[in-house]
Amino acid sequence: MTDDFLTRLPKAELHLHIEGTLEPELMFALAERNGVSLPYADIEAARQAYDFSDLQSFLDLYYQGMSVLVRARDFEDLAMDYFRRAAAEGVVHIEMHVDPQAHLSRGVALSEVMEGLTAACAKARSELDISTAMILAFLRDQPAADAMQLLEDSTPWHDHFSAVGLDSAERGNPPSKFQEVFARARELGLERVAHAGEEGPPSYIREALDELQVCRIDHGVRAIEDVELMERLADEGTVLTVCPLSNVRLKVVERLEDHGLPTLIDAGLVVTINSDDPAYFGGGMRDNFAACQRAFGWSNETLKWLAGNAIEAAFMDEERRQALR
Ligand code: ES4
Ligand code: ZN
Repeated sequence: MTDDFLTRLPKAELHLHIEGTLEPELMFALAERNGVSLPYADIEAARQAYDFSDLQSFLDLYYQGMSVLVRARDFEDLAMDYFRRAAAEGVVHIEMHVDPQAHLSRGVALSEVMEGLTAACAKARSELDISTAMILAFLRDQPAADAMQLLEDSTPWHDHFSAVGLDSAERGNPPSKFQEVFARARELGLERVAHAGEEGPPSYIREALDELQVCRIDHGVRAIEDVELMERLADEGTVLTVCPLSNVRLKVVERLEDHGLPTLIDAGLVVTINSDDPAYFGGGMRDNFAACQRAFGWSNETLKWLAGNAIEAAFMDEERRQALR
């Protein structure tokens, strides 16, 4: 383990898709274990295919890659493989989006997904001193009725989820489509987050706030196009979970130097740095912090503030928060 400032900085990750942590090495190992065929000749060819033009071009490979996840043990191995890498980078808390619909549609039962992931989360706490939380994510490019069905069918697992979330293809799938689902989640005592303003317009961020009553916006970078919205987000202290390397790889911005992060910070928003889908976007938490440090010339004080924002906004009990402060 390298012993530099960024590695030692205790980092909490609030925006991570656990299926997006599947490195090609494990993908090939699980393909072999489960007799699944992959469209790549080898590990190197998989990495070379990760050249995206937008969110959809990534999602196509993301859903393809997860076809190797079949049994509970596969999900446990997936998460443990990532947790070990994260621990080595100084990550102390991980909140992961889980996409059950992407597994149910392939005939993989929710119990396989959840047994595997909950086993890994227990080990993360006991073996790696990493605390975790899970976010039940709905695929926004699927019907709202399917999301509602999943919310009800996942009742036995609700205690394991801190929040519901909204991911997959944003454009043309506004937050308002899921108003009833999120209202039901609220009734059930679940917190709410949603991807908004990654590829979608600033109006999607407003909708997520007003119609879904979210406590955090995942991405939210297009808020920079709407000064009034930025003021509102700053006033209300709404947390943005920004994913710098993801935004570059999915061409939300051309270069990290062009990213709106400094503008958001100057406007008084509570921003956090996250990895999104580290196996696909070329780096984990430490790499995301390091890339920003390079691109924006941030001081250690700014980096500490960003890491602290995530600890304060995390779904964790106050005892744990105090221990990580
Ligand atoms: C995602 Cl980067 C991103 N955006 C929306 N949905 C997703 N699912 C996995 N990664
Ligand atoms: Zn995401």
